Amino acid sequence: MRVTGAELRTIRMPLVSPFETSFGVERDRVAILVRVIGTVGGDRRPVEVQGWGECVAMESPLYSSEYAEAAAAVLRRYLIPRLLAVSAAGTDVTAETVDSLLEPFVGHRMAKAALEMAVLDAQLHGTGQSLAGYLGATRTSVPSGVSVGIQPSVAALLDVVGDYLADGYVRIKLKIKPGFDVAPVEAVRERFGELIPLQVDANAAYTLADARVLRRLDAFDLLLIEQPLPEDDLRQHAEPARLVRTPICLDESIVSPRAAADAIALRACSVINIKAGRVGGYLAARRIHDLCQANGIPVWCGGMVETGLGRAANAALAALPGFTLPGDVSASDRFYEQDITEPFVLDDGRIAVPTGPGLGVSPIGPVLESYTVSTEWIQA
Ligand code: OSB
Ligand code: MG
Repeated sequence: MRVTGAELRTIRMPLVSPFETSFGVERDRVAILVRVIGTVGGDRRPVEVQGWGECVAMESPLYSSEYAEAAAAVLRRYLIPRLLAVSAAGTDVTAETVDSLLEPFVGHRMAKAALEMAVLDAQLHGTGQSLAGYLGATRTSVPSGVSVGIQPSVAALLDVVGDYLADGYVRIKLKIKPGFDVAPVEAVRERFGELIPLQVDANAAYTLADARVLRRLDAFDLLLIEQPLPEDDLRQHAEPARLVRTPICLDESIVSPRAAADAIALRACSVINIKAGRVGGYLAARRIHDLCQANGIPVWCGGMVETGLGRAANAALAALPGFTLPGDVSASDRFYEQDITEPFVLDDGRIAVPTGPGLGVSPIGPVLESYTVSTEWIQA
């Protein structure tokens, strides 16, 4: 496509309840959305297309070094102008070339992923193909797991987990941190039994000195322990992977297909959480999926408290055959009273994969406006 302009939008959406992790408490989702405008079909029969991208960077740099304002800054100043310049020079931009076109700019994968997602959505609107079809999805719906934030007490946690199980979620992920780990897991097992698929996410809050605490979690037959150590401790993760029987899964550390290859080679994990935003986009996410499939590493689709736009794309990704564990692709109402798209709903513990062109969903104008903090246009 020829990219002729892009809209950068900052939104702020209130969460239905505070979401606490080992790195902080979130009460709103602040997100950057990108809408690219352009034409497909060449100079002879140009057809206008547009596409939406959602940046997963959070308001503050607590989960990752990237954060919303920084993502907006690099998109505005460098990334979008690069695609506009290439287009103005007469070269087609495709989703498959965005990554290499943006390669001179170091890092900023979440910002790049949002722009690539927007180009991909626009491109697929041009061809009429769904994102799921494009990625090679083999399922029409995906099993839905839920990520449960740290609660003020174990009693409160049991209530929340009970509600999610009643909703039909097929897998529970408990956020843990030092001091809120063994006791809540033990209580959930005691109340809800040995059969519910259960896993924990430490969000990098432990060190190797905590190996004994992590080992105590072996008693609870968890599916996995997600990201016990800091992001750049790839080699160090091989230690818990050796000492703890429960499979170690990496999230924060997997910032690219290369990082995934390194993690597998170093035996730093036996499961990988794939988040397209964190690894630079849906194309890189698919490459990691393929790499893991070839190496016998199960993967699942992580979440970043996405709006319906990112949720749609995650559902498509999670429908690939190597996603053999339920992901954090929950219903819209897990986080939002009103989503910016048609809401994703649970149907017998599953989320339907959109079938329309591109993402298969688009923002509902007035709802989007009601959450909008600022909008700007970037043009050649
Ligand atoms: O570590 O998986 C994580 C949310 C924000 C940042 C990091 C993480 C999470 C979640 C929620 O666990 C996943 C979701 O349901 O979107
Ligand atoms: Mg995680």
